[in-house]
Amino acid sequence: MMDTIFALATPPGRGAIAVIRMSGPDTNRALDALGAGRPTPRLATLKALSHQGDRIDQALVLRFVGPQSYTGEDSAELHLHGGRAIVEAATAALIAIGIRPAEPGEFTRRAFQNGRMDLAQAEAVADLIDAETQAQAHQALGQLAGALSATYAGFRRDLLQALALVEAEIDFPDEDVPDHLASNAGPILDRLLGDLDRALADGQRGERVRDGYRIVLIGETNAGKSSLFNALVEREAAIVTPVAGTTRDVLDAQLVIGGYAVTLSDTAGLRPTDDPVEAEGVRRAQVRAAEAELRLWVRAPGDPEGAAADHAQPGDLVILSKADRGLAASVEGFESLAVSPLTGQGLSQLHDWIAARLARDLAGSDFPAVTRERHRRRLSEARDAVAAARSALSVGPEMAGDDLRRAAQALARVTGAIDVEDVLGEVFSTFCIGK
Ligand SMILES: Nc1nc2c(ncn2[C@@H]2O[C@H](COP(=O)(O)OP(=O)(O)OP(=O)(O)O)[C@@H](O)[C@H]2O)c(=O)[nH]1
Ligand SMILES: [Mg+2]
Repeated sequence: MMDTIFALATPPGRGAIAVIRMSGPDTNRALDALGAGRPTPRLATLKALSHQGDRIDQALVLRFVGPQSYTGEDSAELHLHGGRAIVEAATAALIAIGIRPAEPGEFTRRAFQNGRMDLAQAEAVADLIDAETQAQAHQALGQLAGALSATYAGFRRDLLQALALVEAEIDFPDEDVPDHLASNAGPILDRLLGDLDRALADGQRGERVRDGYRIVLIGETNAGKSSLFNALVEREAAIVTPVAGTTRDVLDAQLVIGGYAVTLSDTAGLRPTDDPVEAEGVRRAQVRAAEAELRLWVRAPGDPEGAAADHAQPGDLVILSKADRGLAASVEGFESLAVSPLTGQGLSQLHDWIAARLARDLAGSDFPAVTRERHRRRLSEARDAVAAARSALSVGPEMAGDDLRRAAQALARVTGAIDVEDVLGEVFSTFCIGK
């Protein structure tokens, strides 16, 4: 038997309203004990709440009858006046009644366990609450509505269809069923492999929207990287001095550009050095530069192309910095923009340029299949298993069957549906064996 749980669903502290939410089989008993009775389900009803003669509050009570509720259980919300004393009194009363405080995520966990949503949708709830940009919120809403789950269900359908063909070959080898396994299941698996590869390649988009697009400033020492960093984050976050080699550590800042989350990193100037501290800074700068989606290669007038040339990638932007002092040489094959953090020249153009890049890389009409590392891992597991099955087709159906089951399981783990027995139904619905 499940416990009945409760939690404050609004931020703690003083506020106009505080909502306490509860869920579980004792919900109705708790409402009785608080003097709320049994309000009509889904109808906000004003009730005088009290416990053992002590008044608690005049509150709006909302009652939900399982399974028609968020968690799938009987549940209720108490919309209290948002004062600490009232919330404390209500909390104490609920504990006295025998209702226990919920663990983090426990309401959504119950919703998953009761089949109200799958794992990917449960993750979307967390993402929606954490969303700080419109793009993050839209992505989470799509995932909550089941867009990601539908994508995985599609992959799984193809997989089960191929598995059914393979199983038929294993179970009924003497029947006049396919010697043409490769020609049957082969094309299905080829198409699926293509889809999985595309989904994996596209994973960048979903993860970048959720976790932030990574932009790193690189260049020679004294090029003006930290000055540009401060200008973009609009505060004196990094130390700026005329001394070459001022920045050592990587400095990260979160910002929102064009509605997208961005992680901007300032780094040590790239130069050979005997100083072990600076050398470590240079190493870290190189690692970050390699991981980022975009590098801003900052060049002051007179700077050689130097080490940054080894780390810049096609599509990166060259910043001709300190433009108030004249222009650095542009670099063949790269777009460039004249900027002066000192005078503010070029900053709004830079902002627009980055916004356009983000829109190009992150916007897309198709819903991404990967919004987290967890999805990427499972998806590439499935991809490898399908590839193995594809090559096993001509060798032995048993091996291919094992690979396909492994792939189905990896996909199922994303949405939390790990039952692959439904393949049996598929076997008998696609073949007319035993007729
Ligand atoms: N005139 C002018 N000077 C600038 C401009 N931007 C930066 N500087 C100066 O250039 C010097 C170096 O700037 P930083 O931003 O510290 O350069 P950096 O690339 O971070 O240098 P390291 O951290 O040593 O690699 C400082 O004295 C800045 O004041 C600019 O737009 N115009
Ligand atoms: Mg610096």
